[in-house]
Amino acid sequence: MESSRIALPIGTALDRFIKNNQEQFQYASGELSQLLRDIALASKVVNREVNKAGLIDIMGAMGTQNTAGDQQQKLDVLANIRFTRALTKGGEACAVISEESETYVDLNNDGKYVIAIDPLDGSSNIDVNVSIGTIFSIYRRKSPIGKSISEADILQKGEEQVAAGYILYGSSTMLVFTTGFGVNGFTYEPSLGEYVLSHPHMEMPKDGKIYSINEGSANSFSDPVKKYIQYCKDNNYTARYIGSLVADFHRNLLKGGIYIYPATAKDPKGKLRLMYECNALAFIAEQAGGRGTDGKGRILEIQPTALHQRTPFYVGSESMVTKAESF
Ligand code: P6P
Repeated sequence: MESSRIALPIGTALDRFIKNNQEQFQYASGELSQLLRDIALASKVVNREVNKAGLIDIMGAMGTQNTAGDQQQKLDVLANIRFTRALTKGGEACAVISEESETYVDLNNDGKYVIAIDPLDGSSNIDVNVSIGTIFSIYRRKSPIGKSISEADILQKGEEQVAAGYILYGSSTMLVFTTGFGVNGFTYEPSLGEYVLSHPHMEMPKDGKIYSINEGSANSFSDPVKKYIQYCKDNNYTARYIGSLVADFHRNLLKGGIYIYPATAKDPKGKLRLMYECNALAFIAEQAGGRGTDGKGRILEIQPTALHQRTPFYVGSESMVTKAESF
């Protein structure tokens, strides 16, 4: 459904963008847009902590406390607290599935949405000042409002997502999300404390020459994966692997490319998590004209059976993922 929305100019603030596109937000009674605002707000707090991370170490080394004076927490724990607190206060979410919590967190029986989130993926990269990210999926609950949460609310297929996005804490901090009507990118302007539209209607190039995979595990790759990697080399593709999923995905979204985390000896089902990593990025990839598969079928069609289940992940430019599957 192409809504009769006007193309908003670069620089439009996130709030204005959400208001102008209200009709895109399914069940447009304002909760979903409020949910996105809650997530954006929490990301601004996490962004501030991430940017201070190195500094806190230095301050710690100098014997000074960080501003809050509290014991420096691992940033992914801190990020999980921030996002869960924002979602709790916002009141729109009935449950949160988080990489940081073994079971789902029951928030508010009157909430209409379930959030799956990786609060800070790749946080080990902070110590070496490499970009990291937050990944989130938003589902509508299946059970009646006011009732307690059921498994049907929690284990939904990726194609049930009503929105998904990521925040990339990089040389600049960006929020990229979709509500099922294309993908839009917003850049954080710290002096304003605002996300502003910088990448309207993002489209992933249909083809590309960048492949992202950890070739350190190559000995345990399946033959088809080995053959595809060889195909990339024979065609002089560029290898780019940052080791931070959101950063690798974002580059491929802008320039074209494929990211692969296949089954390996160490991770026979793949390393990445279906619920709060692969579903969100596969939804964004498809909305931007790319593809996301587990090597055989669409990620979004996988019926989850466990909160933290892993899956092999092939995501990126349409013809590159199709080519990889053909091996
Ligand atoms: P490996 C980070 O731990 C992460 O979850 C992703 O961000 C990243 O792409 C991948 O794992 C890196 O894993 O096994 O290549 O170090």
